[in-house]
Amino acid sequence: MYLTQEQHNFFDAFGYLAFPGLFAAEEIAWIAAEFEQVLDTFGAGDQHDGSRRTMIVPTIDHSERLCTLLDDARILGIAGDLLGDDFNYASGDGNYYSGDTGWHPDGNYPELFAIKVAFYLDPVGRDSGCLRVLPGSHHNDSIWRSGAANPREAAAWGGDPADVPGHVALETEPGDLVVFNHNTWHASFGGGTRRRMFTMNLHKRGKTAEELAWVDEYLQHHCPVAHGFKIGGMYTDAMLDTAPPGRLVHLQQLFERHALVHPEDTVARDFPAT
Ligand SMILES: O=C(O)CCC(=O)C(=O)O
Repeated sequence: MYLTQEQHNFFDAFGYLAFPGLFAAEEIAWIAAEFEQVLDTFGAGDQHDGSRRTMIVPTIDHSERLCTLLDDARILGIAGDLLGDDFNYASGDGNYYSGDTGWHPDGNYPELFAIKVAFYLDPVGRDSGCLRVLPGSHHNDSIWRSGAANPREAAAWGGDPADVPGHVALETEPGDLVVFNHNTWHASFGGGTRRRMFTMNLHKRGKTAEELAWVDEYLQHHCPVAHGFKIGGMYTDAMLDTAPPGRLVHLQQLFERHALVHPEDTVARDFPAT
């Protein structure tokens, strides 16, 4: 077990976890360099002028070195403990963010299904673009999920979205990692015009019919082609062809389901032999 029982309890109760200093400065140096190379090469990041967000999906898949994050014992430990060791890697976005991101959840599942692992590559504080979360908002009966209080409509109670009661600002330095349940409401306020951040979305392997329906629904909305990036399938060849056997466990199900959900945007190729 990678996470302590207390970390498990915290995640269950509040829907997020922060890992200060999980990656060393030398690691973040190459991670940030590869990230920028990816965004500038595949996502028009070199034309980013700060007037709006520049985003790419996927991110790590475009760099053989960033792909190794999916083999990293820290990522495997966190995701394996929360989702099961056979979790799926479900792509992720890379961003030069500009300005605020309003309150939203990334999903609305009846139980824990998916998590987001977020790398913020610049120091970010409460009023300079760090991730803010509404603790406990992943619970089905939370006021944020029931509709009793809508943080997007804070004006209705005379408030400001940046001052929603009870939120937590997860201030981070490069090397810190933040992880949250897709159901957890989150936002960011006051960031600059080139806030570097990328994510890895990870979810449970679908085993029951209900879970497989969530997997397919996820592919409808969150995979590269759903965001307008046609890479010929769920993953790049680089991700697949450089994968050690352990990584393939996290790629197989979505590789297969992508061909079913997006047949017209799947280029036939073999899955690597294990
Ligand atoms: O950092 C941000 O602006 C928010 C990130 C976010 O909303 C997300 O990754 O879903």
